[in-house]
Amino acid sequence: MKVNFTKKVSVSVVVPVVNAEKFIKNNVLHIEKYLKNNKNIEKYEIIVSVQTSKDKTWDIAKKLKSATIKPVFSKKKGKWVGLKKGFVVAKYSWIVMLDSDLSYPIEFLDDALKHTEFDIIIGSRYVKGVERHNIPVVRKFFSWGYRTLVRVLFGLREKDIQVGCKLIRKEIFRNIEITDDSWVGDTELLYKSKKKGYISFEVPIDYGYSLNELSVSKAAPKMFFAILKLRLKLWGLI
Ligand SMILES: Nc1nc2c(ncn2[C@@H]2O[C@H](COP(=O)(O)OP(=O)(O)O)[C@@H](O)[C@H]2O)c(=O)[nH]1
Ligand SMILES: [Mg+2]
Repeated sequence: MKVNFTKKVSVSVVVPVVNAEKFIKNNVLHIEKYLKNNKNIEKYEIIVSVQTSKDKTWDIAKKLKSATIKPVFSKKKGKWVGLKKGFVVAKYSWIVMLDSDLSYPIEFLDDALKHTEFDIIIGSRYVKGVERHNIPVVRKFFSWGYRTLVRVLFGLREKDIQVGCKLIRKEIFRNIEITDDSWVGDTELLYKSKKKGYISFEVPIDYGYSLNELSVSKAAPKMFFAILKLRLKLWGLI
């Protein structure tokens, strides 16, 4: 008789949030429903990590508090401030980082959980199997440029570094420190964990390009300087 030994895991989903009163409740409840129904997930918690909001995000998050939904708050700005705050609270051995607007689907776990022999499983927009629609040429060129820059500066081979859905073995954060507070933290995570011998793997996600995304002309110079700064910092030059 063939027995199927699917390895069940427990996950702490960390959702960084700022100014999201319009969708935070729906999105957190969507995430919870998914986790509840996923047979490969044993236990779960959702840590909603809110930064000082100009709107009612924190009030809404507080009301969502339950045995499995844990709102935490920080004053300091930055996506990685929120993520790091969540990692400290997280109690399970796998962490899922997930953007609160669900621009990347929690359903990436369907595939990601099949690969827990790896240490970081990235829901990737740029591997075979991804269906993407209507992505402007300028945007494609920009993404390619960024990937090439990170490859040259940090030796990282991953195709999607910045994506906001990753499954990460929590023990990694006992062995490396993320110094960045904004969004370069993703590059720092992949770079430092690779140096410690951890291995990443990319699974394709369903990804629809959204017009709400940052304009390339605004983002490009910022990203360029931020990534150079991280490189200099990790060389110990600044
Ligand atoms: N806690 C916290 N979350 C943030 C902050 N800035 C962005 N986020 C969250 O980080 C995620 C990604 O933000 P987004 O604006 O979509 O950035 P992008 O997709 O990288 O351009 C979303 O879930 C935001 O709500 C912040 O300063 N603090
Ligand atoms: Mg986004």
